[in-house]
Amino acid sequence: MQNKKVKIESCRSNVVSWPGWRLDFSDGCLVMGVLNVTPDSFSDGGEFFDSDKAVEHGLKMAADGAAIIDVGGESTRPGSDPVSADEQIRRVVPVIEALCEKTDVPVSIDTYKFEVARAALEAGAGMINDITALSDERMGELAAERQVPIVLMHMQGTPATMQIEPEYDDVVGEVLEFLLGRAKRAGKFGISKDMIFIDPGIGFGKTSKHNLSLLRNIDKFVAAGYRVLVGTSRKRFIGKITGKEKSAERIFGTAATVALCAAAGVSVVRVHDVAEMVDVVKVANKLIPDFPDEVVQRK
Ligand code: HH2
Repeated sequence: MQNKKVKIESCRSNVVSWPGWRLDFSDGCLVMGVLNVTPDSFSDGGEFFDSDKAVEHGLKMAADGAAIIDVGGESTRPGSDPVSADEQIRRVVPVIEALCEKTDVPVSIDTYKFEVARAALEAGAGMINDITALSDERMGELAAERQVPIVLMHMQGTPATMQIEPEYDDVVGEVLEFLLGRAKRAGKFGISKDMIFIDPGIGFGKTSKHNLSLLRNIDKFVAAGYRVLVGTSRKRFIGKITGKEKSAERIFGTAATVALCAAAGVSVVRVHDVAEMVDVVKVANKLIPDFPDEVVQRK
């Protein structure tokens, strides 16, 4: 395997700033901490359903070095059912308000529902994580109007059905093409390229083989010119490889994916175990030759 240094497009300035916040990528990859205010998330379901516990955990993640805290009020694990916008708002808004009062770390809202995103931004959130990549175009208008970054994630199907025999002819090509199309659509709403994160959606309508292909080729997503966010944390394919049934036992498996993503030039990793993964990215970032002007891309 030959290593080839490739210049990444100049849209990738080291600092992304928007009203109220900034993310500094000068040292490389950053960590986004997961905060699920849900009774049923696949890994931390029920742990932070209580608002006070959620806020406490969010603040701990900030203290542990999270650059972003991603708050969600609906589990999208395989087989999950949708949660109404009203209920999501009831779950996340008090947590977002408290976090924004107590920390400077930007809070992202993990939702594909426009009403939830709007309420979260009003409560102080500064970023949108849309796992359906603008399936509701009002999300694009909202992100553009409020000048906040947006994550556009790929998913085949819906959480209720996505793991029933997902199929692709060329998973890497198809997922990348979809994301570039959605990023272009976001651009048409007036969202600047720097504010768009693309995410291959590990585990969302993908078999383990698909997930591994996407991760092996994550450099192709990085080279596409948008910032890349990846969420592998504690996911099932890691348990399958390591034989770890319990999601909390998948931390070292997660660490392998996080280190390799950072080395490939991924901008943000979305994780549950913030303290551990902050150490992983700190070391991985130091091992990237000549980062950030160049990343090593496998040919
Ligand atoms: N994964 C999950 C949820 N949101 N968002 C992005 N952008 N990328 C991801 O990979 C991603 C995501 C699933 O993980 P989790 O939030 O821990 O579980 P649940 O959906 O059960 O709450």
